[in-house]
Amino acid sequence: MFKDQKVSYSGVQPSGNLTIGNYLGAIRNFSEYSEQYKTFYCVVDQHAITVRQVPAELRRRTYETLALYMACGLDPEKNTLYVQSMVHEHAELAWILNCFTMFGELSRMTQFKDKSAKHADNINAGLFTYPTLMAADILLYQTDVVPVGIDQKQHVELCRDIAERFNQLYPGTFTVPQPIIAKHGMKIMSLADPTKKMSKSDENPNAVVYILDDRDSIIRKFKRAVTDSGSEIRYDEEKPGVSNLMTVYSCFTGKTLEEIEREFAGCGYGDFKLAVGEVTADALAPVQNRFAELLADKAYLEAQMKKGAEEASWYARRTLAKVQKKLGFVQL
Ligand code: AQP
Repeated sequence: MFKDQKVSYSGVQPSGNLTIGNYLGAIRNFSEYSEQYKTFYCVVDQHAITVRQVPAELRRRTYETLALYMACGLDPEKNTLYVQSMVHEHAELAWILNCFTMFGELSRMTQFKDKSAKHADNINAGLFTYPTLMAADILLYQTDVVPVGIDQKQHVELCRDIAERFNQLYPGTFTVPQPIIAKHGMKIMSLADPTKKMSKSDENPNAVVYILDDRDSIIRKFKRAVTDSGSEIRYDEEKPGVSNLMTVYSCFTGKTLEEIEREFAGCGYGDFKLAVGEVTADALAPVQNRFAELLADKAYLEAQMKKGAEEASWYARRTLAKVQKKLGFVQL
């Protein structure tokens, strides 16, 4: 066993421009583990092709996502940052895990149901088996914790079931991982329809605040955000619009919902929306500045991609060889 430390693993698809949902629900929380865990953070480009991508855009966003990881505070000297398709063991283990995953389990995944409804003309097998590739991503590194937004919790739970099933047949193969859901920012909702998750692939750009949006766009989008009837700034599940804005404000300021209610007592939605836009723009400005510097140096990004892939492969090879041996594949 190669582990002398606990392991944290997570990934983001380069399937669109990254949103404040991706930032607050996932990336911002990754660096919490950098000091005490061995950490692997992946740009999961193989997952992205379950939905049709324009090749030049996929390539560009792969660089951008890696640069954003670093701009959000992930130091490549302390974290293994890499691109999924550069480590072939992910796809190989995914095939093996497909043989230990039940059709019924995959059919129950809500993301599969949502994405097949959204892409009815392209319900491909990869969309269906997406969770087994995700299980391979996680299990290859003998992961202990997976920091994700709540929408991915079901997939991590399936990964646990697959690992436990495999371990029952072949004891001691995989560490069984735990999903870690950030208390705040677990699900940021669309600004156009606050009953729907904010998603990078949303066709309505006003529904989504991107990490790289400029200050004016951020403020304009929040000003236009759909809110509920009434005018009080109060967290209430029956009022998903204002509650979503309060979650965003709380994530960026660290204030509790009660503190926010007190701060905006007597104010209307207009004042509050402006304040949410301003704190978001302020918080994202340093990330955007660092991102611009990193993106200007393509050679540096490529060197980091190569280093990350080499590091990740070292670990991935060991787990895959162990699995192959347990299954009875001949190893020369
Ligand atoms: N709205 C959100 N609120 C909180 N967390 C979120 N995440 C995504 N949206 C929100 C978290 O971001 C991480 C990376 O997500 P992903 O790229 O693997 O795919 P996703 O969950 O399908 O994200 P999107 O933005 O909705 O992408 P598309 O539109 O391509 O499907 C995950 O940890 C996720 O929980």
